[in-house]
Amino acid sequence: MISLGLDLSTQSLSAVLIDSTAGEIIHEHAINFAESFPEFETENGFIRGPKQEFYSYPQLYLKAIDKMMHDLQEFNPRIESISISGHQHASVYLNASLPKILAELNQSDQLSEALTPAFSRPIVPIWMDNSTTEECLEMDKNLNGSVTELSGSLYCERFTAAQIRKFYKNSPEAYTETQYIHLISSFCASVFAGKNVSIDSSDGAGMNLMNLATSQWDDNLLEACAPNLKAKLPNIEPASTVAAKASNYFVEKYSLNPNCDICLSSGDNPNSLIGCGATDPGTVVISMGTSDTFFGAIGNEPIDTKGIGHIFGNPAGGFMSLICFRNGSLSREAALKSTGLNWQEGEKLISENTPFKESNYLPFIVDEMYPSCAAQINEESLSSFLPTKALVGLIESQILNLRFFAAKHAKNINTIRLTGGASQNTAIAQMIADVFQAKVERIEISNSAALGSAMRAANASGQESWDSLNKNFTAAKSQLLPNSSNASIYEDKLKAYAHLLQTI
Ligand code: XUL
Repeated sequence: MISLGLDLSTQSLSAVLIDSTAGEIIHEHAINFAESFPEFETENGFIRGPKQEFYSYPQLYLKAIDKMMHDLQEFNPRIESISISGHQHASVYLNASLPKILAELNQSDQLSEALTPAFSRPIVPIWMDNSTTEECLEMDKNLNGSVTELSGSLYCERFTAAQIRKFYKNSPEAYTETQYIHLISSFCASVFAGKNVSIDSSDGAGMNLMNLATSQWDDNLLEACAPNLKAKLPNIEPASTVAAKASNYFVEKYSLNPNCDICLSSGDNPNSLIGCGATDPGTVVISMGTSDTFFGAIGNEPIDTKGIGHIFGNPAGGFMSLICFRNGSLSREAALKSTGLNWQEGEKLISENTPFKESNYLPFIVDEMYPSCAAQINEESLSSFLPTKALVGLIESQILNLRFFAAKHAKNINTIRLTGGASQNTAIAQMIADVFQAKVERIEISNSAALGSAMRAANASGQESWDSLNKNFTAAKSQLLPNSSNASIYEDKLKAYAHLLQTI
């Protein structure tokens, strides 16, 4: 089966085309928003508003979809299933004209122009937005129940509920006119299907509106957010649902296979879980980028995270947990800079000094969420440390911090799949294996969310098993085993680090 996975991220729309029968990635393509659509004047795909507001434009996303399907024309007649990944939490607001406009699209249209009359809000607030603290506090007060127990996350500024409430408060008329509130993922799937389609339960969990126990909208959460909300939200269905055949618009205009299944779409994190081959509990992913992210499958019962991180749905069934740490490579790069070394020399310093012989410290150069605290170090303090303390001490402290918080989400970690820039550093990868006492597998997947979407499309439409998809597309490129002689050293260091956290 030939399946297309699309990932609409903050900065770009990427495509991964797979042939699941041959076990091959056939084609990859990406469209960068700022480069391809300078007329929107975005900064890497987003706009900064006043007071920590961040948003983008639905028209920009539609232009990117038209361009992508134009660019993929030579492949389109062979594509049998499509699924999309969207950056999580972002919401799209539409009026009653949407179904008619979607149904009547024809090949002389451009999506962005044809859908313009359907938007009841010209912008899409995105996950970077941090402007809704007031709305979070209000919902907390309004709610009859515990938001973490019901939805799997504390009320979060960037989550959809807070954004919807802000829109309702600031633009009550436009809110009343709004007939449909979609996530990016369900909006894009609706465009491909030519009709309104459901939100999938894995992305729905990132809204502070879905009840994890039922995977359906929760009346108390809806009530705490905004009036008449249920009528504006699509249904919720499992990620494995085939929603429709491709809309005629894509068939006529871009020669897309008329039998192509449009599968429900999901968020970038649930899709990455699939694309990293981590669908089963026991295997977790650590993605080391600007910020570090820990995520993994947690089985069928949502766990009580006590407000640490988030619980989303696992598109392969059950749930996944996710914790995002603000201090990733920001701190690592500052530490390296303070030593005057390059990364090759830094890697040698790390491997020769693991475990770090001195006490660990709080390694945060910017404000951190886990633990919740202000920055604890700066370039000046790093420069006052010896190179070993600045670089090895900082990275080891970061990994202990990861293990401390990860333990609240995952009890028995036997395999860690490592991705992101810093994962290429073997000394850091070995340190992670030693601190966690788990096998570290490095995977070289350039876009795990787009690959995960393609795999989901093959699973939903072609009933391809996760086992065979994982074998073909997510196999590890290399692995590192933990040095068991370091196990007790790191148990002691973890206890000391836990004491240090109590001093905050
Ligand atoms: C997760 C989150 C981001 C976005 C964009 O809660 O806000 O990971 O999904 O990638």
